[in-house]
Amino acid sequence: AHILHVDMDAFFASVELLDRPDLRHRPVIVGRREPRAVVTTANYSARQYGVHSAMPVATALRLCPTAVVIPPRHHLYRQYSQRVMDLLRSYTPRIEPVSVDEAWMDVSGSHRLFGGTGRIAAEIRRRMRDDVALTCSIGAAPPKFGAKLASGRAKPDGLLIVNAGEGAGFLAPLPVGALAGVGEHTRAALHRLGIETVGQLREISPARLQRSLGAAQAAVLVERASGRQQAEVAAARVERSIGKETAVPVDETDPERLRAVLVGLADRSAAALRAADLLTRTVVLKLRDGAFRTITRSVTLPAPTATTQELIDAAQDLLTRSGWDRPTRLIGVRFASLVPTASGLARDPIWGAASQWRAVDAVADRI
Ligand code: TTP
Ligand code: MG
Repeated sequence: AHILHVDMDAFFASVELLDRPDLRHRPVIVGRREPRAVVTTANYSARQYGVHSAMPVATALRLCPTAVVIPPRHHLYRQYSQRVMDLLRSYTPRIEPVSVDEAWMDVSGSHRLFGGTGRIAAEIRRRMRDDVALTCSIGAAPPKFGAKLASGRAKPDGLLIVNAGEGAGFLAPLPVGALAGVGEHTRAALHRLGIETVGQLREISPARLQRSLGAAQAAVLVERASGRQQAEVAAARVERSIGKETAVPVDETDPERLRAVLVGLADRSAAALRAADLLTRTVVLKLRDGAFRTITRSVTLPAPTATTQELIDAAQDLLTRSGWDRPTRLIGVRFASLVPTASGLARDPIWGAASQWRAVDAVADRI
């Protein structure tokens, strides 16, 4: 299972409790104390009384008169949501946030850096507790919606991993509507065939299913019902390189001015690299002359970095060593072989110039 579904536990209430540790063991409702207000969420202790999201606050207080009602502070939840998503993004760029407190992740490309799915999930839960001070629940399963069902089953503060072999058993009792691609229309058609659950869908003869739904859809549904199908996490595109280039208006013949343009490009690209939480290992220089002849030169760095000064030095070195002396039409710099900052592959800058440059970058980025 490479797909994780991460969902924070009683999110708004848990954030509020960070400021009110005295209430930790009491029932807590987040909602306004107004006549028509509804519960946005309640902690698990209030849920034991039957309180749930979207219920009128008045009803909730009848069920649980001792509950403390806290008005929502949405700016705070947005901040914590950002921290949660940043933490998740440090394990893979393939993440699809579903709501403020919930995301799908495809960790199939993260195993070499962070270990198996179970290890990654456990690590996320530990860091969520240690660094953000909140708990979450994580489900892992081969199909995407299976992961969401698993995280729901694991709640609160739990982890449930459904392996490929067990996927089929896990899905069998679920209603067919739980399968991706089964809407009202398909459900009605399946219903007419006497099919209510995923398990029943698996047992029907393929010929009957095809007559009712057509060969294409029947095949897709059988595949999904089997639990083998791998849904795609609609992640942001994975960046393969980050860089900038600029066309020089009048063909540039002054080597010093060319060098100054290059420094500016490297500086801005390095900032973009840090903003994306990435390090680079390869610097590529591109030069084009007035006759559209283009050359590229690249260098592999001793260790991944996002430090402006190191990247400017590498780019300038490439320019010097290229021996370029033609009037320049275009110049560009590009950073490739990217790795997440959180991979821990950067050299440790405990002392020396590297740590000072990193401090300079941090200040520059803030400005
Ligand atoms: P959920 O993840 O659905 O709920 P939760 O995090 O409070 O509890 P759990 O996941 O442990 O079951 O929603 C996330 C937040 O979204 C929730 O804390 C408050 C907000 N929310 C509303 O404002 N209105 C709603 O109807 C729901 C369901 C959630
Ligand atoms: Mg939640």
